[in-house]
Amino acid sequence: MLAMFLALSTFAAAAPATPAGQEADLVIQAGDMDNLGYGWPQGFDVFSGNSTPSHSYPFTPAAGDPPGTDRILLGSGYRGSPPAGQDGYTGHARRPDSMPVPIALRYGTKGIPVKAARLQLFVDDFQAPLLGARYKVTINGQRALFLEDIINSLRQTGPVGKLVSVQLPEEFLWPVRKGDFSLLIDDPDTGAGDGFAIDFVRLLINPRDAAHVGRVTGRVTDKTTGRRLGGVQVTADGLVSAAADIDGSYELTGVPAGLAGVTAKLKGYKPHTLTVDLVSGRSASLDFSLERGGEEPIPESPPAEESESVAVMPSDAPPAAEAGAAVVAWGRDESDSSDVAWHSLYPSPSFSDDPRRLGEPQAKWTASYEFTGDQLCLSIKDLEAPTASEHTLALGYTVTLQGRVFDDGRTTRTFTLYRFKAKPDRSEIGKCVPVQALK
Ligand SMILES: [Ca+2]
Ligand SMILES: [Ca+2]
Repeated sequence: MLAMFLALSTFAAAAPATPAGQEADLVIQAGDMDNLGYGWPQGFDVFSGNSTPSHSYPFTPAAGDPPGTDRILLGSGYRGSPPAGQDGYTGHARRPDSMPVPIALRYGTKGIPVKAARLQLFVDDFQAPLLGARYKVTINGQRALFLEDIINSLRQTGPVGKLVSVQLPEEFLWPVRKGDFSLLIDDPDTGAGDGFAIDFVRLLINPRDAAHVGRVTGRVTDKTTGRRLGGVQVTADGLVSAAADIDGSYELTGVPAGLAGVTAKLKGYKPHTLTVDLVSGRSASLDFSLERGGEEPIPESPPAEESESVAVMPSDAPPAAEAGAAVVAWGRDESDSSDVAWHSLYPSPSFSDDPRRLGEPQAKWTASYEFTGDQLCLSIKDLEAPTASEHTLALGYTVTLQGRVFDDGRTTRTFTLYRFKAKPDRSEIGKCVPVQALK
């Protein structure tokens, strides 16, 4: 099982192959380190924090590239009319392959006590500020706001790629300890036309000091008065910390290269986080202006849109059987091969959709799935098609398993559960299929 995610032997020639023992007690990786298949320019160091030169597109995954890596992805909220235009990737995105899915790392911790963990991901062509995307990042179903700040600040027009390297906050260490870590980056809401890609994801357990570090300096002032603020605590990536001098200037050394969040905190002011883009051996400048006020409230996760009748997984402990399965519910108009609805069901096992806003043909239903032992059961409930239509609609699911296979040995299968013309003659349809653990 572990071998599936350890791609250490497939580094392209120019990438450094640091032995795991020098970087951390344990290094787990999903996806090969190959710049989406383009390879690395001579002398390019993946961990330096530098962007790659721009590369061509489109590209497609090679056999064995795990789900969610080395392919063009597009937020599940995309419905074909992006509010702020679209990028080149969007024109090449094809469902279902472009649907964001969780990237899963499953491993044995070999009895190593997990004290800290660093997450590294190599990301490509994220352009949220330009194209109006708003990415949500979840780790085992739990919102990871520290990563959202970084992902939503990226301007990777080119397209270019870059390493994001962050220390995991304590509240995200439980999946690391469990050996069942799952990362999902998606824009489910805005419909933005911002295609993106992920080359690889690495998890470093009990990391050593980063080999590639830089320096961050700057000044902290009061936003209203412009007065320089001394005593402000400035922390990079939850790791390196310093207090600002009496004149408001601060210096952080030994900050890991790549993209990191830097937070400035002072009693009586709202904490403020900015993203720094740091190249190994260099300095970056980052000034803060703080606003008076109390603690900034942490935004709550949006209320679930799911059907009330189906239990939603608790966010802090999804059953192992569910983690890592990517389930996408879809509706398709077979008369003209157009999409009626797409919705990723991970990390929640259900959703209700009413795609009437998309115009004819109309249908609404609740989709859900459940693992019961070695069965995966898919269902459609409360199906209605309020307006008779001459079109033929098909509703179904595309499921990608990780760590398990279907009875035919495949990890991805598409199921059409129901097909109807004009009016459905059933409102509930279910199907169970056997799944088995990979040996
Ligand atoms: Ca993009
Ligand atoms: Ca790759």
